[in-house]
Amino acid sequence: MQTIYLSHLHDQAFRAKFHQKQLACDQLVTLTGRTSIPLEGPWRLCPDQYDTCLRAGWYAYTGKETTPVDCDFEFWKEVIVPSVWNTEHEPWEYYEGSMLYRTEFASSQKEGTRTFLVFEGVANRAYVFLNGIYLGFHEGASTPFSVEITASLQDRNTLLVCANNTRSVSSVPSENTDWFNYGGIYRQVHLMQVPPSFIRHWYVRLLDAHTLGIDIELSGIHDSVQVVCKELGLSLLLAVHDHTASVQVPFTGQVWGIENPKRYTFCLQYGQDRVEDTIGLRTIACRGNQILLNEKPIFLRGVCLHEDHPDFGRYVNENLVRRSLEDAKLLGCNCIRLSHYPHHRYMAEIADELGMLLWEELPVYWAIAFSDPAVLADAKNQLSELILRDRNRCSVIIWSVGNENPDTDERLAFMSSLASLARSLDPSRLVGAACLVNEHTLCIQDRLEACLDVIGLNEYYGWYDPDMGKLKILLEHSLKDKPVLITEFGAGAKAGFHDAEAALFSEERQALFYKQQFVLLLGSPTVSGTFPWLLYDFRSPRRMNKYQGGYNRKGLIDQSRRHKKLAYATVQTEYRRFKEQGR
Ligand code: GCB
Repeated sequence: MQTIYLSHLHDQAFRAKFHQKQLACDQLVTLTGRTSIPLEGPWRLCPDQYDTCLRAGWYAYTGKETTPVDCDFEFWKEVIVPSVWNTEHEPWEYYEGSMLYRTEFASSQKEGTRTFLVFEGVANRAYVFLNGIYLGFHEGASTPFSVEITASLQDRNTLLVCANNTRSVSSVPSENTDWFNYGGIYRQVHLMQVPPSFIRHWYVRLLDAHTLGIDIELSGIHDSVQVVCKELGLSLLLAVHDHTASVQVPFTGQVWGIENPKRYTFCLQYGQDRVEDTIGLRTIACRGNQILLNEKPIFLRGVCLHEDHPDFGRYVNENLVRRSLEDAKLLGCNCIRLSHYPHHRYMAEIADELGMLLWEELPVYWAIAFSDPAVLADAKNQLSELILRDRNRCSVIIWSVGNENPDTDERLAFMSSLASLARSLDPSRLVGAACLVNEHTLCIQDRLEACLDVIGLNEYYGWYDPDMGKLKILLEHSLKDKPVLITEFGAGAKAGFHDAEAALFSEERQALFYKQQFVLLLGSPTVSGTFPWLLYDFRSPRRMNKYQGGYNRKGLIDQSRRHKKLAYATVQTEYRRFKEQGR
């Protein structure tokens, strides 16, 4: 009876039933430093445009009973997970809506152990069911979430996830973005088994050049936790109070840096639970308009990056991440802006290993429903999940709370509360955002500046606004007592299109744009870092002229990642010259 009733409920009512149970940052467990069981491989998929699974309760059928007449799990298409559905089956390329994912797995649970399901990324939201039981809902495409399944785990299990990528005005990001709206379980899913008492999170960083701070969050009954770092000669037994343990100790080791990405292995033991993490230690701070890495000024030779590949969409594996980092290193970069949402955790892990700095960002992009408290709660949750995931990764130096958002009181309140949250969760990093320009006075002018440590500026003089002369004036007007980073500047070029007259969208035009921009930017005392927009071309449904064909062509390398455009060498030469000057 309930089946029929639910299928006739109007939209909000049936969704409200599921949205009550949110999987959020307070339930998250840290995955790094542990072994887990990956639930990857072939799953069964079925588009569910009208959400019949949620309305009519298909999730309740686990295979032991006869399925409803309109549903047949065996007929669903087999697809390898993780992946985005758009690249896996041509008819699904532009599909937006709900996709059902189903898999079965066996599991033996040792007496007393606790088991969690950990999802590293489901776009854009997920409804999770195990053995017919509803576990919860997660909002946000790019951050991890987890749920304890100890009580519902059986020897043979059926996991059903409804992944929904409908764009919505009350989501973060909102309906309109300059990137493709891929959908699906596109990052790994894990089963994580831990002893009854376990280490939930740990946070290891330098408080200043000479002091190491460690904070640990625990779930369990033991009254002490051990921390060992052999190389630093540390072996500490910390008392647990109120499920936490903290210590500050003198630090006399080697700091992590770009040239020498030194890392230390930390082992934590709490009862039978043990985690091991390799962590770099460094400081990051600002002095006037300088950024200081380990107390020395550093100019950020950056580049921006989207997670997008013609064959895999937003799915990345370790090789793809290494390749992006290598292309950026070869370009001469010491920093990457991971725009405009949290990228895969591999990025920060491998950047730690290779010595690359990162700007990490929340998808508070363009216009968001800033006055909606539920949207703020969602943005705060995504920020907390990101910080919990990456705060032990020394490569990450900046949390960015947004990009080019219209200046309203609601936006200021929204974004300043995100900036405060970032600081309270992680005082060891800088907070930034791409700010606004007063086009009349030609000056960076944004009320948000007061809440930030670093000011981002996206500028396209010489492209959208053909008058590059304005940039010179703007830089002269915008000398601040905080670092100003040019977080975007760029021009489109179709790989292989050459024109001696440097026509729009030719490689020559793009190369010329960078030559002229760098003369102004690298010569200006206002600027503490530059981030060309961007390393690779990426898909964007907004870009539909004859050169673009659905791609934003501002990459220095084309979308296949094989063709380096002329501008790649231009930026490389400028960065090399700049580095030789000791900046
Ligand atoms: C911007 C946006 C970025 C766009 C870029 C462009 O200012 O921040 O997301 O892709 O411009 O190419 O226009």
